[in-house]
Amino acid sequence: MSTRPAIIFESPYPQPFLPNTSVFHYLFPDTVGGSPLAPLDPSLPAYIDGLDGRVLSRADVVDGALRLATGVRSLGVGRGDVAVLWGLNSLEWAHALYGCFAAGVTVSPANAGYSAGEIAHQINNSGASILFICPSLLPVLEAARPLLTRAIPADRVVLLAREAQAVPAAHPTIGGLLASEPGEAERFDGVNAHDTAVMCYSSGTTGLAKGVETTHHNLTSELQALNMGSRQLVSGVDVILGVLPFSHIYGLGMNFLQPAAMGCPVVVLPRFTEVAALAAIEKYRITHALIVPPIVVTLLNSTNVQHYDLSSLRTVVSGAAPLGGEIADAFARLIPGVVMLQAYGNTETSPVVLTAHAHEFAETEGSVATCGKLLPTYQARVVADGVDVGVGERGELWVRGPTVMKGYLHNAEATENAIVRGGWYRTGDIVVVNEGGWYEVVDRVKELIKYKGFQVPPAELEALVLQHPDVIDVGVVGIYDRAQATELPRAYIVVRGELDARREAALATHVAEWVAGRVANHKKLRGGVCIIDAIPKSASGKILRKELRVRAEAEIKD
Ligand code: 4UU
Repeated sequence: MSTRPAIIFESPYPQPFLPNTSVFHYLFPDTVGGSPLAPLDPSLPAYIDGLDGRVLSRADVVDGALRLATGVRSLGVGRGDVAVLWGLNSLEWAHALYGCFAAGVTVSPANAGYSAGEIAHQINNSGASILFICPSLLPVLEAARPLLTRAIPADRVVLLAREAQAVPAAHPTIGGLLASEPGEAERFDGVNAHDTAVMCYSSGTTGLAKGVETTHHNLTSELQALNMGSRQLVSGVDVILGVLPFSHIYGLGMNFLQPAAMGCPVVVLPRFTEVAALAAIEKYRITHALIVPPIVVTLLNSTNVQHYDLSSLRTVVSGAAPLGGEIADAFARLIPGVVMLQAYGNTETSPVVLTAHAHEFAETEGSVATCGKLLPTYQARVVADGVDVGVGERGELWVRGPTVMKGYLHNAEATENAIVRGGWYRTGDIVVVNEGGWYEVVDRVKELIKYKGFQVPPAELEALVLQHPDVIDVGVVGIYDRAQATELPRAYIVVRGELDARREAALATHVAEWVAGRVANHKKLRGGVCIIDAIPKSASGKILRKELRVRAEAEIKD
């Protein structure tokens, strides 16, 4: 045991007041007391459909939530139950989330691209008793039914359907439930503020996707910290591009909740497409865009950028995966007047850990390689081989504060590995902090792969590939694709039987296609399948991913 003392870094910003109230009451202080936020004009637009222009005002959001609280309760679901919310970004999605919050139901948002196996895992693991779903996903749900440990009856499969949409009559719709009489919103005061509000799925440092228990207190602390320390939004000024998936904590926190706290409209798009995003920026005079590195690269290479008036844009933030400084700098030059920032977060930290004010980024002398400073409420340590290191030295980032998750649902062992003694969450990322308190994320030591900001847990792909009849052993790692600014998952496999060049090529293609048919789009083995003699393992049988990564790097160079 080291006797070296911990070296604790503090956030440079003032500490915010941390309320004990529900996310709903925090965001909409006009409804009940307990929020430090000032009530805002109820007629302010909250969410705008970027495709058809429909608008939900703050009053619509609150009224809808109270009506849905009644509707949800009428289905026999209430406080403490879990709802899986499964669909692309939409106004109906927004209604469903706030309706669940008002009814005291924990929301577990799921990626709209999930396969039958992936959604079944989340429904089973979260213990969901109600599902909100885009009608277009019903066939995938049908395929998932045999995998469900507990059936969800048709009257608890609520369709995220627009009023005019024709849908199967067996299911209730959001529109139908919105016709209920308004009810009371559940309160989460005092110790109840530590009840779980949201449960996104994350593999964390290792293993399969786990339910991250994010409490009301975690989220209100996060929103207070953002408001206080950095990345402030201004009501009446800022308009937010809502293109990140709300089902991922980055989209949920920054595209969905923070703008609601600050009274800024979100222009909701179901997914990123170049032209729709650029047209929305022009039409709605969007000021603030949060994106991921592959979108930065797409826009940099786009011939469309100059055809749109993007002069309203003030800030563009890239996060969820590393972005090379030179790409970030080139992007900053692409749109005059835009400040380009990077920010860093985790599902387990609700999410932002590192970010800074736009004007502070001038301190970095024009380079945006850095992710910013510690958000208020956090303390941090930088730990190398079990020993705390100081300024200028590389080590794993450990953080603690009121935004660190309660834990992984039903998984004490994974929680204890992630949050160690003293309440420190081990991020699995290697950072260097400089004298000015700026952090650069320089490496990732956890096994997680990120494809365009989405999580790809290698353990999950390995378990799947092992089910293939020709595969004896497998190890999955990420390889970096510069052109797209993202990692691509690559599988190394050991196969049964004799191999010649023809069988090798055919099997590699076959396994990649076999996997593609069973996983969400972002988990496809885009980095290829390579056949090798043996997967490198430690004495205890753990896959030596570092060796596979070194091998992959050498192969890519060849
Ligand atoms: C290098 O990706 C996220 C959350 C991202 C986020 C949220 C709010 C970014 C900015 C923001 O304002 O969560 P997860 O759980 O899907 O993935 C977490 C992992 C990190 O451990 C790290 O490896 O994603 C990687 N990551 C980054 N890496 C996240 N942001 C960055 C970054 N640079 N800026």
